[in-house]
Amino acid sequence: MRTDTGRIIHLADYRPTDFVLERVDLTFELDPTETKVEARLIFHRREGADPSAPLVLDGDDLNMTGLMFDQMELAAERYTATPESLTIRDLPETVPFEITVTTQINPEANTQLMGLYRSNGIYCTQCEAEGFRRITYFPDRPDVLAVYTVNIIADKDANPLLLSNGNFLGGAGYGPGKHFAAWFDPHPKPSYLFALVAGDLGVVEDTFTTMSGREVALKIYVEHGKEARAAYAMDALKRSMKWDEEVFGREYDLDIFMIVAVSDFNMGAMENKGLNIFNDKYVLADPETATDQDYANIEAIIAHEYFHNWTGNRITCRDWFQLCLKEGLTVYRDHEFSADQRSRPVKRIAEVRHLRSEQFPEDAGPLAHPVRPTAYREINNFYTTTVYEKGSEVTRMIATILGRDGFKKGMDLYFERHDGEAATVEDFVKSFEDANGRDLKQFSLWYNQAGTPQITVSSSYDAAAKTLTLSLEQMIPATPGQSNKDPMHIPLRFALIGANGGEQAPTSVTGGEVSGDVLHLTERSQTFVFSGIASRPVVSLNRSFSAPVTLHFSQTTDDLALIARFETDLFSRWQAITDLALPNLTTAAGAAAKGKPISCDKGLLDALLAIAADESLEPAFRAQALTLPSESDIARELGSNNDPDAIHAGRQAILKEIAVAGAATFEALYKGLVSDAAYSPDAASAGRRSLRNAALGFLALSENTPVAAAEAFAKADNMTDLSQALTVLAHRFPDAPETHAALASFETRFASNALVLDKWFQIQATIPGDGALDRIMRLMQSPNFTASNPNRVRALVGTFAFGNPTGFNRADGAAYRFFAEQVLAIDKRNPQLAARLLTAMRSWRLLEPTRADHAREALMTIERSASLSNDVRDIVDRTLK
Ligand code: 0A1
Ligand code: ZN
Repeated sequence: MRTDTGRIIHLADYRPTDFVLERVDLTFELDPTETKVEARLIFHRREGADPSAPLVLDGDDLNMTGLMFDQMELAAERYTATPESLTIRDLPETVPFEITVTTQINPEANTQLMGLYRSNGIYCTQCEAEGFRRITYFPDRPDVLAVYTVNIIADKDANPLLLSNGNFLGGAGYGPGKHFAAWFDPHPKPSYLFALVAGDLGVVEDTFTTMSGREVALKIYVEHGKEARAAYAMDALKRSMKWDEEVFGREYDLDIFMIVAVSDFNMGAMENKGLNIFNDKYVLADPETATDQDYANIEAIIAHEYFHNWTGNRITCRDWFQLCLKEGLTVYRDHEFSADQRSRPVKRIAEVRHLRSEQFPEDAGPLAHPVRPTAYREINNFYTTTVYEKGSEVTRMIATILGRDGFKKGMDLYFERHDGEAATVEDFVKSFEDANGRDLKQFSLWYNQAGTPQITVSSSYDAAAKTLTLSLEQMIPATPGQSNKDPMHIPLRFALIGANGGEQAPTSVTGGEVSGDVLHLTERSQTFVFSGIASRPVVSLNRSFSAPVTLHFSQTTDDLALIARFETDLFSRWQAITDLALPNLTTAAGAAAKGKPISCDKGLLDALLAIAADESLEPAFRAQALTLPSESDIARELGSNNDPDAIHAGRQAILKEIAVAGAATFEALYKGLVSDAAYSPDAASAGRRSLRNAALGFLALSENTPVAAAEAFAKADNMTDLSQALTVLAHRFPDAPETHAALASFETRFASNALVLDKWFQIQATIPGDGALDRIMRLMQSPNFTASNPNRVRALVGTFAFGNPTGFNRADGAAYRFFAEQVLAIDKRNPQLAARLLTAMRSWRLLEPTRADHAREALMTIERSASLSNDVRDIVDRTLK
């Protein structure tokens, strides 16, 4: 385990390496516990570099078993090897030289899942960000690009499959019982994109003909017997390849593209060149075992990893501070892909919900950091929603500011200029500036200033002058290390809606730049005056969520209801419903805390029921509208001194009132949306299921019996309906015999399917209330709980901490203490996983004082632990600061 050194890496310290790596030849002799790795590395000193500088290679927990210099033994005084580095001195000033270093590693013992490890008997690698240094000594940084040849030797019976990046060169027998394979990747790449897989897997094969007519072999490797469940992933891959050609003009560049699904993986997936490795959760799907959400995730993640081939692999990052350069951009690309494949507004609503529930709290708490951070202690902790999702929103704003064509010109220039390079955020922004002749200096603050901008808005209409005045003021909250912020360039899409729903176009605007439907807020405070407005309009601001900001705009219930009814931008309609609901839900929380009566606002009730029954709206949108802001949304809105029990009770009371008032509507929806057709994961069918299941949730509330949900569970012919029915049963009627029976039958039926059992754990982990902790502890003792599998740990412990506000925030602090113990235990095996789980406590300061004290105590228990990983040390220190 990499323990804490306290060392902080700073962007400002970036220097190129002293040596240029020309070639890499790797030979692996695979063995479960004693794998031998030979790395032949050819270097030359960089022109202008210090002629006496030694070569310093990174290592992590390495055991060196041999070292040669230009094929000869190297005198002991010329090198120093530790598990963490290899330093070689007295190297040639100009001529290239060759280092051959041999290491021995133990894949079986690698529980961190970084470097070379074994998952269910399959050898696989994870090298981003700094895993390659756990395989061999290497300049393990993203700006060192080289061409790799890889030879793999292994037992033939156990490992018929030997894979690495690039194109297959050849293979043959290799002594008794062994064989070897050689791979060559012609594209220079950094070490974090290296991959190796060996083992015995089944395969699904297809081909794709690129836009220039080349045929690419497509292979998805999965455990034997699971091949049929990879069909949707293959379909998503082909659609992704086509879309990237059509929309971004990007063609695939090797003869083969491979995906391997493994069951033990720290993240979602990894874009290794030509050999993506996936958490099997994002590959395997069939109607019986996968939900609509699983299908959508698979589509998005297959696309994301594939799109990295250009945004990440062909153009990579100069250093890890530039992570958003590949991640923010690639998330933007996968969002656009899904929007094109599915319903754009519904996709946008889901994205914004996710951003608000995950990224906004990060940006408002102790772990806040800019989209491009300037310092880190552990890079693994910067694979955050800020880098990914806010990074995507920043890219989206560039597209909003420059327009579709301007954005495309900028992207084309970026690809043209930087293909084959390790680039920076500045390179990226400059491509857009140069391609469009537009200065984006102020806009670039989005990369450097953390915190969600808060925009206070007011409007007034002058009937005599026929003008609308819109005043905006931006405030960017202080975040760790950044107290004073400069005003940002915030592009806000808007519409001025008339009383009958039509849009009003101004004859002129003063006060700042307005181009088309985009208002550019660039000053700290700015007043725009719109002329030629015939009657008082309702302002719909931040349409489609054009900027990742929070608006403070006190619009009347009538104005919001008008937006909810007439906006042509469906996102804004949904936003108006949310804006109607939130004050109701915060008031309800306050009333619940004081034991006062709770009631749902009539305007909200009417708007919701109208949308629920509006056949002209797509079902998926109606389901989104009926899904009121979550308990954590309400907590965020309340800001501080939060009591999760009161929030839960208030929200439940409002839901119940809606359920009772709309009982007839929900019953009609539930009955009317049954389908006899065979299951199809397409967006329209999924939308109908989501509306029907939303209706089922309301019916369970109004009827207050488990009958409807138990019947739905019995009749379900797909995993979406089955798991939704089980969720309603478990969450609303946790003690009912129907619920116990359903949980037991689900467990028995899917006992051999780990991904489905994860759902069983998740559903139970989110049952609200004080009893949750005991339930979690009991479930951890169940024979199905495998602590070594990250998906399982996330499903139970992670879901409890992130997704069960009342259970996790028990007033007596018992769940925090339990959680701290878990984090410490997990840290011993898998620091990355432990650190990620621990971020669930980032908003502890917003809790009411008793809970906050308990949370601090639990965090301090972790902090006091003597042997923390660098990962957990970094998170706990920042969370407590
Ligand atoms: N680059 C991958 C995500 C990833 C990051 C780190 C990992 O290990 C520490 C693994 C995967 C992506 O964006 O998909
Ligand atoms: Zn990515």
